[in-house]
Amino acid sequence: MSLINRSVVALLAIVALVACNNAEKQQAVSFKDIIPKPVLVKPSNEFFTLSKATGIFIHGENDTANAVARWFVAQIKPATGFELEINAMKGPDAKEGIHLTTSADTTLGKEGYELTITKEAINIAATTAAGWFYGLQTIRQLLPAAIEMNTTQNADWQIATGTIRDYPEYAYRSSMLDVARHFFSVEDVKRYIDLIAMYKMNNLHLHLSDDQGWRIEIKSWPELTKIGGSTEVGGGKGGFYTQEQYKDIVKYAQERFVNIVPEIDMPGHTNAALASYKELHSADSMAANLQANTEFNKKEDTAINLYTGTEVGFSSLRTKKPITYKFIDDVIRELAAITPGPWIHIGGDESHATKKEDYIPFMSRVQEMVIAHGKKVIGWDEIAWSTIQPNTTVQFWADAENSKMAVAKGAKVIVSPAKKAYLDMQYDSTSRIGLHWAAYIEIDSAYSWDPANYADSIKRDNILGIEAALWTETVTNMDDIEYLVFPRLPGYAEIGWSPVQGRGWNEYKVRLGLQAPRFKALNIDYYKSKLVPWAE
Ligand code: TNX
Repeated sequence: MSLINRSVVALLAIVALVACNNAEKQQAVSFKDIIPKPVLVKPSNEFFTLSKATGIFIHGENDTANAVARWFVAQIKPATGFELEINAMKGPDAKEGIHLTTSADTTLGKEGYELTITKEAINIAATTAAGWFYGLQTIRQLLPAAIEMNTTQNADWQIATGTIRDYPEYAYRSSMLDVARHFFSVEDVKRYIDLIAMYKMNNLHLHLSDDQGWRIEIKSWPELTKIGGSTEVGGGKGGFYTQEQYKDIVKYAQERFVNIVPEIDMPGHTNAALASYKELHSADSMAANLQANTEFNKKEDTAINLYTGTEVGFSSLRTKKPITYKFIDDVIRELAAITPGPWIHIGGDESHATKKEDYIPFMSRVQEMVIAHGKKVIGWDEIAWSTIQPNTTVQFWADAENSKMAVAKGAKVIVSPAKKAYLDMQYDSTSRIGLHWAAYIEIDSAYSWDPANYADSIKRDNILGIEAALWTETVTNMDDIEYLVFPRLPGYAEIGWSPVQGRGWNEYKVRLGLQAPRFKALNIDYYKSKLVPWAE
């Protein structure tokens, strides 16, 4: 080969290599692995590169936009090492960087956003701060998985270009964490909030009381936490949140557009409260009723012991004792005062030790008490037997007939069927923790259902949203939480957010598999289901 020919070949090889590198980059940055799946995506096959010089621009005076921008800056700082600058923009003049602008497009709703990404700039248009937050959560997923590391990474921070228009199907997208069966620290709860917010869930239901533990400080009834909070399933030391800690959780959640729904379960699931205060169950009143004739309910004069087992349905508040209502009123008053969100959850499930004729007036009265303290009620599906107040929402967990009755009484429904949406159900018979009384729930089963088509007579218009519940009888630490919650949770988030027409297991499992490097970077101890093609 002549010298000239050789140089031509070498040159061609270089050109080919560069072209190939670009193609690889373009492959690496794409819209294809976003969960929940956005409503509309139009890729344009180039990329925007985030650098330390990238500015974030807030258009107009806007404190909430500023707060969202600060969250993003803090979120990406560890991996990138960049401290992005946040600037106020007065006029519309184009600047390179990330722009948060206000949209007049009301079809986006309160949580929707429109992302326009070019080589030079990213524009996130939304009607409220929640929309900017979700737009930035999407940006986070468009960045390489290394963005989730907590040490500085040497990566090209590229973001695929194009447009994304996105808004949620359901207003209520939630997970429940049972902190009563096993107690979890403030730090654990914050991590849980971060993980659900990453997938655009907007509510965290905290199951704060049960037979095994009382987990929220009530200043007028201090023994609740002193005694009732002192243990947990298996006899561990339990714990509780002071009101200051609870407020800190609420604030942390608010900054991530997650509302806290606190639950005080009653009249059943109340052993911890009864063990804390003898006057709640002693026969000091002629009106004290002994509900069903269980061994438990005969203990009106003796102290009730703390309980560390996992049976359900044996305890009950005394529905005919006046002090019961003083107690509930105090608890709800104190809880309402530290809960900025609209709801208080009053439980109502599995009250097998309460006679139905006592349960019905009790549940009706407690609803009125919640409303008197300025909050709306959520209750498990059994509360449908009682008088349903105009704004009460019923949580469908077991009985479609109850939920149907609730709908007939005008209630909206949160769909959480145990057979599909219980995060404490084992994946299969080999799962190291979890229960299986409702079903084994593999990843495909967890994903492949439609809340609006799950039970006849509960239709789209009746549904406020979906909640995936993690009961913690078998769950003792964060690793256990992550093993049961991941990888099912992103699927529940998608069911709540993305239109059913665009959803399908075969396409979803590929996107889910592509989340693996993110799970790894976030140190999430997930269950590696064989049904999913996990990316390296
Ligand atoms: C049923 S779901 C319960 C909980 C248990 C759960 C275990 C519901 C409203 N009640 O008390 O923890 O099953 O899966």
